[in-house]
Amino acid sequence: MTIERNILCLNNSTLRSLPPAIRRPRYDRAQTQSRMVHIGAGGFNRSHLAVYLDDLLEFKDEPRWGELGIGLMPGDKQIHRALLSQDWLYGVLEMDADQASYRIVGSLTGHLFAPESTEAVVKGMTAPECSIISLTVTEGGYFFNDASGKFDCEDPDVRHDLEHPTTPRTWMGYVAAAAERRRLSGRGPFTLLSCDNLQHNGTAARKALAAFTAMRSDALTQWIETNVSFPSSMVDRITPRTTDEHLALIHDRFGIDDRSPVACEPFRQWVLEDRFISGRPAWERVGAHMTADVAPYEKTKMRLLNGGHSSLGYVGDLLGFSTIADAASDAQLQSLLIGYMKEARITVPTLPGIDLNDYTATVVRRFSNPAIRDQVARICSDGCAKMDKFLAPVLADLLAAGASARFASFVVASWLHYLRGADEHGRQMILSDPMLPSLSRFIVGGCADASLALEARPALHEIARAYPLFPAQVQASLDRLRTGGVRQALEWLLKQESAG
Ligand code: CS2
Repeated sequence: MTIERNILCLNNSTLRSLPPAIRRPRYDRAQTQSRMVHIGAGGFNRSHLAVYLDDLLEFKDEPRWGELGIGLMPGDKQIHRALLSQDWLYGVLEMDADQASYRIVGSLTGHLFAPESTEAVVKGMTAPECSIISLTVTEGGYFFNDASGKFDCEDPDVRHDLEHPTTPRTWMGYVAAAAERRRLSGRGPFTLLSCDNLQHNGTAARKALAAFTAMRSDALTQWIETNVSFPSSMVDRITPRTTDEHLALIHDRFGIDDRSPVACEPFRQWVLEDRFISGRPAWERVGAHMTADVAPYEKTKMRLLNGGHSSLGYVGDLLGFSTIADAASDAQLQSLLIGYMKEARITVPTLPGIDLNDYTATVVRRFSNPAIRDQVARICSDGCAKMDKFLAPVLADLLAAGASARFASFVVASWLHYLRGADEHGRQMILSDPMLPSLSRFIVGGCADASLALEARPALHEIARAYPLFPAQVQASLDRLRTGGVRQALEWLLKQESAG
């Protein structure tokens, strides 16, 4: 016998009919205002910032802070269409080893696909109710040249935006257009809040925007200096790419046809610098931590969690694992992760309320969450930026302190070995990294001579020049990986560790 089940589409009209166990907005969505405009409303923004807003909207005494989401990238068109068909509602599927919960988030007031709605985006950013523009544009989205560390004014998109100010492509083009209108109309200040995984992300956003506007207008640059604040923030929630399996699970288990859900772990953390020139939501009421200095939190998260991810990712891909949970549950790989974090933790500050033993144990548990099925390929993407942002600072501090950097060097070597593009079973791996061309000499040379890669990556090169032990260790690990494979190389590394 087949049981007929009523599958509901997700939109305003079906909200009331959803099964009672599914949490949904109990506030009046019509009252929510676009007080924030978020550039890059992909999976992570919708599993993190938008959820904090959704929680806060449940407090009747709070102002109606909602988010107008913006998609800049071609792939965002699909998200836009799906959200449009759902009255900007979507579900968050929180998954743990033994349970999955699903809730509907209502904090989006709209979503725009920027390439087709330029004017509407700028209008949203200049609207009287908008006081915060926030960003998730990835670590590489700030246009700093990795060789000089300076803003890359020669980037084709940057050049395009300078030459065509009314049809921008980059977040800076949009923000500059909005700031210019605010300046001319006397519409007042706003906050630019970066939610990307890079240290001092507020400063990075300020520098990128200032370098961009300096090429456009002094008056605008000065206006931004006094009218825009740039708090830094540390964001954390593992959010794999949404897959068909997630859609099917929501359909089968919860009876909902959600066309744009996000899947994530139950854990979430947000630490923000309290520098909002034009007001902010009371996020501390829903678990965010407001502080005067976010830097130590960023450092801890990027070095242990993000660096830890990289430690598993490259070896995981080489061994043919497709999820981080499977990689983290392999005894040898888990020892690598633990060994890496043990090494890296001496470079992170002690913070009140954060016990590093707990923190690292939680990282192992979070990575091992079998329900999450976070893609190894996601973790391996953008390797050049991740080496610069996550591994290089750890290596520099360890070597400067004369401490062992064996594990961190091994992670760099595993990334280099991965660049050959085939795993240990001969399967081709897809390398996704816009900065890959910088490594062409190393790759064309057969991925054997580590110095060719280290020389090509400024942050690593600097460390190699200052500490000759580093390139020697990377080369030794790479040789092991090449001759004996990942398993034997790991055995060698872990044996060295136990020998002290
Ligand atoms: C990951 C992050 O991309 C990566 O390498 O480490 O996306 C990580 O999942 C998030 O920062 C978790 O907050």
